[in-house]
Amino acid sequence: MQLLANTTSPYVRIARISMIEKGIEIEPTIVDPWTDDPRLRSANAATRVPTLVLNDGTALTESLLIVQWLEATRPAPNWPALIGSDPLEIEVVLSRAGIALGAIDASVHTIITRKVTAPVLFDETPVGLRRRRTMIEGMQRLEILADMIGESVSDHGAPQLDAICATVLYDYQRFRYGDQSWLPATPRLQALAEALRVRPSVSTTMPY
Ligand SMILES: N[C@@H](CCC(=O)N[C@@H](CS)C(=O)NCC(=O)O)C(=O)O
Repeated sequence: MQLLANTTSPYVRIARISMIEKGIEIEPTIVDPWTDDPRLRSANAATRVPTLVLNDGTALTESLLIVQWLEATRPAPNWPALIGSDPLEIEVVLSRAGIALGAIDASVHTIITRKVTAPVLFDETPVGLRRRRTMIEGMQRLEILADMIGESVSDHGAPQLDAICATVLYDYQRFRYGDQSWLPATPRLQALAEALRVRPSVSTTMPY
C-alpha cells in the first residue's frame, strides 16, 4: 500500500489521521502535486494528493472516499467508528465535519488561487472575501461546538471525523494564516486541537 502525499495538505492529513486510527501506519510517499510527479499522474487523473494505492494496484482518491473505505474495511467494534455508530450520532458527526470541510475548502482555494493571481492578491477580490468569510464563519461555528466535539470520541478513544476535520482546519489555519488579523480567536477550538495532539495520529501529521 502506498500513500502519495505532501506535508501541507489538510486533505492528506484527514486521510492520514484516519488511516493511523484504523491501524494503518505507513510512511507516506512525499510527492509535489504541482510538478506532475509521474507516480501521481498515473494513479490519479486529477493529479492530487492524497492518493492511496492499494496492494492490488487500485487507486483510491479523495480524502473522504478513503475514510469511507476505511470505515467499510475496518469496521467497529474491532476498529474505532470514525463517523459514529447509530443514525443520530452519524448525522451529528457528519454535520459538524461538513462545517470544517467547507472552511478547509475555502482555505485551500485561497492558497491555490494565489498561485494564479499573483502578484494581484486574490484575497481582496469579491470571491476571495467570500472564501475568507467562509473560513471565519466556519471557525466561529466550530468554536461554539468545540467542547461537544471534544466529548464525542469513539469507544477506542479515537477522534471521530468531526474532531479530525475541526483539528485539521484549526492547525491549517494557524499554519497558513497565523499572521493575519482577520483570523478569529477560537480558544475552545484551539484547546480541542491541542488536546488531540496526545494522539500519535495527530501529533505526527502536523503540517510543515
Ligand atoms: N477533494 C480532494 C481535494 C484534494 C486536493 O485538492 N489536494 C490538493 C493539495 S491540498 C492538490 O493535490 N492540489 C493539486 C492540484 O489541484 O492540481 C480530497 O478531498 O482529497
